[in-house]
Formats: sequence, structure tokens, C-alpha cells
Amino acid sequence: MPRTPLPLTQDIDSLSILDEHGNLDHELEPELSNEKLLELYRAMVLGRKFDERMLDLQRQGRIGTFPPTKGQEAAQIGCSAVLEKKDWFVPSFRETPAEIHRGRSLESILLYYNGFNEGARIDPKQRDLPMSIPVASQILHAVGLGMAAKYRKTDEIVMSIFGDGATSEGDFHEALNCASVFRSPVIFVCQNNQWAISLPINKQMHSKTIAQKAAAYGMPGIQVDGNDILAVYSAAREAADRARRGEGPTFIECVTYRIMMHTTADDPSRYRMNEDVEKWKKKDPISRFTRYLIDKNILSEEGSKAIEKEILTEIQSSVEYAEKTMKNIGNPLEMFDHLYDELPPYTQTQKKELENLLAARGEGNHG
Ligand SMILES: Cc1ncc(C[n+]2csc(CCOP(=O)(O)OP(=O)(O)O)c2C)c(N)n1
Repeated sequence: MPRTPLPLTQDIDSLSILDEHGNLDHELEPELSNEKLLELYRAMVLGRKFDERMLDLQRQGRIGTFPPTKGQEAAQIGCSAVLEKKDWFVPSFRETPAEIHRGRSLESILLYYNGFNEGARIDPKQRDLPMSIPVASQILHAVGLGMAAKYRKTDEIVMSIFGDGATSEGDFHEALNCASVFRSPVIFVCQNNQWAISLPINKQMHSKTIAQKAAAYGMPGIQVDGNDILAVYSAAREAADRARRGEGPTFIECVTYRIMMHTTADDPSRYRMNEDVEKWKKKDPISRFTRYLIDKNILSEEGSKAIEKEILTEIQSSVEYAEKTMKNIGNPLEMFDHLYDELPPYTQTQKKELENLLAARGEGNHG
């Protein structure tokens, strides 16, 4: 028999627990205390409100370029919720809500997006890597961290998050292969938000799912509704338990959607259909979770408003504190000092522009 089907048997499931119409699969509902559910809710709302404020600040010229996360809160918080303090979190640039949930301060993020080195400094007690801007590069770092944890015989695990575009990079494939071979305790989370800047997913790959790529590397993989925090949490919980038992990596594809622009530097109306955006807005992860909590009598309309109010106050005082701090630390012009011996002409122009801007704002040299 020269030609027979190969016995490839790995199944890839698709998981949804709370759908967009509020239907709940009771059998699959994860066991979470009311306290934990409220913690997740607050983290999602904080992520959303801070994201909205960051967009306003950018439009007012009070921060630099920023990548919004609106619509991806369930994917982010559902995953970060399974990590413990001792575990490692390895994000890319879009993971602001999850970083906050892990303990990063709003002030630090505000400083970062204003170009201050102080905002890139991570508390050594916090096991988070700085956000990675080179797409997919951080996935390899996560595998290495996992291998180190394994050699040291700790039960720490690692989570790396990235977008659909990252799966087209060589680093992604090297990372999955290496993790599988060495059984590195990593949870790979792909936030399939349908777009890599202006490139839609159907022009980027012909595989029907991203989750199926796990099978190629011999590791468990699952596709989840990324706007359903219960599904994301359950898949991440399974993956974390597996990694902690020493059974190696897992790949999770969270199917979600980037409601806003890729970054504040681009205009999605030039490449994307508004109907799609409207369709996805109806699947909003926060309204879906709010309804679930209200149905379970864990949250009330008034309770939800009170949480929102408290969050807005927290954001406001962080913005005020960060803006005051920025007047008293460092000199933004120093960013031009460390890259070149002699500045190229276009960078000299940029330096001059910043000098003029600071002078116009009466901020002198910030020093
Ligand atoms: C190695 C590398 N190539 C190109 C870029 C430019 N770039 C920035 S974000 C991006 C798209 C990323 O898309 P995806 O991985 O899906 O993440 P998303 O932004 O959608 O969260 C690209 C190509 C980069 N930062 N790094």
C-alpha cells in the first residue's frame, strides 16, 4: 500500500460558554467565587475605561502613539486571571488591560506613552517582561523563561500573548517547536483580532483556524470565543494546570476583534468595513459579562455604576499624578543622546521640533 492516510488524530476544540445572546452552558460554567468574578469584571472595566481615556489623551496631544484594546478585554483578563504572582507574563504592545491586572500602575503606563524611561521600568518583584514591539519576538523569551523555571524545578509557569500577525513570523514557529520539544511550561495565547494593521486574516493565512497550528507542533490547542471571558478563563485554567503538572505547553486562539484603530497613527476606515465593526460591537465582552453577573445576582445596575465611578476617579488621579511627575523628572531631550554619536539630519529636525514644543508649553527642559 504505497499511499495511505496518516493516523493524525489530534482534535482541536472550539469553546464557547456564554454566548452573545446571554445563553450559558451550565455544564461548562467554571467554578469561580463571586469575589473572583467581581475582580475580573472590575479589571475588564478598568481596562476599557483607561483605554478610552488614553485615546482622549492622545487626541489632545498629551501622550504619544497608543494601541487601543477596546473589545479585547475578555481575552486579556480571562488569561491573566489564571496566573499567580510567581508566574511570568510576557506581553506584546496591546496587552495594557492584562498588564494593569498583573499590577502595573496606570502612572507607569502614562509615563511610558510619554516617552519617559521611568515608564519602562518594571518593579523587580513583578514577573512581567516589558511589552515587546518587534512582533513575535517575545514568544521566544517566554519559552526560555519556561525552560529556566523547569531546570530550577520550580512550578512557575509562563504566559506569552501575541496577535494573529505574530503567527506569520519565524519566531512564533521556533518558539512553539522549542517549547514542545523541551516541554517548556508556557501558555501561548493568540489574540486573533482579525487584523494585522491593515492586513485581514484571510490575506495572511489559508489555515481555517490558528488553533490548528498547535497540532503541527504536537501540543494541545484550542480555539475559544475570545469575547467570552468564561471560555477564555476555562481554557487558560486547563493550560495552566497542565503546565504546572509538567506536561508542557498549550496553544490558545482567542477569536476576538479590534474595535478601534491598530494604533492612534492609523485610520481603519481606509481598509475596513464599518458593518463589520458594528457586528462585533454587538458581541461586546463587557456587556455580555455584565448581563451574566446581573442574572446571577452578583452585580446590580447600581453596583456596576458605582464600580465605574470609582474607576474613573482612580484614572483621573493617576493622570494628574503622572502629569505632575512628568514635569519633575528627566529631560525628554535625553532620548536623542544615546543612540548615535552624531545625530542624522532627520533626527536633528525631530529634536528641534521637540525643543520648540517644550518651549511653547513653557516646560523648559523638564529638568
Ligand atoms: C518584526 C516586526 N515587523 C513589523 C512590525 C510592524 N508592525 C507593528 S504591529 C504589526 C501588526 C501586528 O499584528 P498582530 O500580530 O495581529 O497584533 P495586533 O496589533 O493586531 O494586536 C506590524 C506588522 C513590527 N513591529 N515588528
